Amino acid sequence: MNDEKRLIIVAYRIPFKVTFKESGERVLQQNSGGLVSAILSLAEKGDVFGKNQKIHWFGYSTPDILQEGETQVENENFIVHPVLIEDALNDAYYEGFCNSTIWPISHYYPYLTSFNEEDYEAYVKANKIFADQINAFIRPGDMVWIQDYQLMLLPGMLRSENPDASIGYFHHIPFATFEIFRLLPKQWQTELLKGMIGADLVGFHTNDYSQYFLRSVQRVLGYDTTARDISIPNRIVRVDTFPISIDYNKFQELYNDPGVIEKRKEFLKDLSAEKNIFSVDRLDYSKGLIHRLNGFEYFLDQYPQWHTRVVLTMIVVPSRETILKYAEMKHELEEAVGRINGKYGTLGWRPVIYLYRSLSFEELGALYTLADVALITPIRDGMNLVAKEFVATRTDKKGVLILSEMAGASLELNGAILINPTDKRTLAAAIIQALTMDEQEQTQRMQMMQDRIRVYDIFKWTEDYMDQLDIIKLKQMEFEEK
Ligand code: GDG
Repeated sequence: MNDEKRLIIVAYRIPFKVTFKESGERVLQQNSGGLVSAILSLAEKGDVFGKNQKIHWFGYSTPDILQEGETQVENENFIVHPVLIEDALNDAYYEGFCNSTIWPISHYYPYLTSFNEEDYEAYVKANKIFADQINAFIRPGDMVWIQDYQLMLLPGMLRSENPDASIGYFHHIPFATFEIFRLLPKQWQTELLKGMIGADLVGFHTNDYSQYFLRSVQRVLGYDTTARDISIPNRIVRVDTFPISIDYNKFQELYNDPGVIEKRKEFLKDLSAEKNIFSVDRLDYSKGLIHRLNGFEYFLDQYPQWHTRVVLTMIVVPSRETILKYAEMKHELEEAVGRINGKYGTLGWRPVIYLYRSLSFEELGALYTLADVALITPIRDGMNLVAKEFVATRTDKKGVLILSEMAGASLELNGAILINPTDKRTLAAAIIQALTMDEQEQTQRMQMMQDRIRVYDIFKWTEDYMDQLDIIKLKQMEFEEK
């Protein structure tokens, strides 16, 4: 029997973009996201798993990516096992419970949270579809690493069939305080928490999220907890903090990348203002887009000497448009941009340049590296990788980061100007501080932040998580032997 230890990643999304040529030939374009490359590098090193072993990845997909008779799709690195969920179920599961219930409640928006029984049932069903497929595949010795809030029930569903399996779960969004979490119906609270603690290791970006989770486990499930362990009958679950990071070197190289240099020149020709501020976010109420515009408007109002000299380039990446709140927000946003440009603009100057689309990687690199100021002001954000990416690209050690203290990243990026995004006065003051900061201070602050993320990059994050999962598994075995 082949007993080589396998790594199984489970995430809502698969690591490929699948397209078809006119000839019908299938093209698999591997995502270049941080997590995908970090997991690959781990496997390539061969220190956790056998060399030349492919990584198994279970994720949602529509059936069209499979060719006749296939149940999996593979390239040189991954074997992807598509988890097929029919459209109506997926809508209620993903757009419904995931994005209209868990997302808003976890980002402290109870009034936007839907409490729909059918959506919850769809969530249970979809997690069960994942579980059935993985339970049929898993064998002793495998390591399963489950990603994010779409799969909170899955660790428990795998544990009940595989009592000895090594199972990790990582939560990429905030975990709200008990007072917010308890707004969910009791049955959902109980099942979601029981699901999560099916894992041996439950990871969060910040210590606060870990503590809020532990508190909910204590209050709802009644288990004893310490600062990072939960004692449940016959098992210990470790809860720990792993602030996700980025592929630092990849972003460092962007500054001098020929494609990025070209784009930067092009952008700078169009952006003729003395100072450039930028922001990039997905369309989402948690990103503080309206508050950001209000703060910028207040800045323009208070500091007329900056009129015509500064431009805010605001990139909003389309997202979740079929959910009513998102469509409404887009409208509101466009109204605010129009108002500000109408009120303060001149024939030759638009204070806000607003683009509702995504950027190519090169365009993103150009924007990061040309900016004088990055204005990243979410009302709530698990981590926020844009802040880390902006910092990593600045090999010139210039540029200022204004960052919301409500983003997980604010705990590490201590060279940023930290603000409360709802406070327009503080926001305006931060903008002035950033625009007038001398180069020496910019360099000092940038250096401090780069020092942190250079050391703790995405590779370190992945390695730390996996090591910790191995350690807790060993402890588990000792515990069982006693
Ligand atoms: C969850 C949590 C947590 C954005 N616009 C474009 C573009 N991006 C890329 C950025 C960055 C990523 O998307 C967005 O970063 P987030 O941190 O918001 O990540 P999400 O996966 O959306 O969110 C979040 C994260 O998980 C990780 O745990 O930080 O708090 O909500 O990498 O570069 N990339 C390109 N064009 C764009 O227009 N090419």
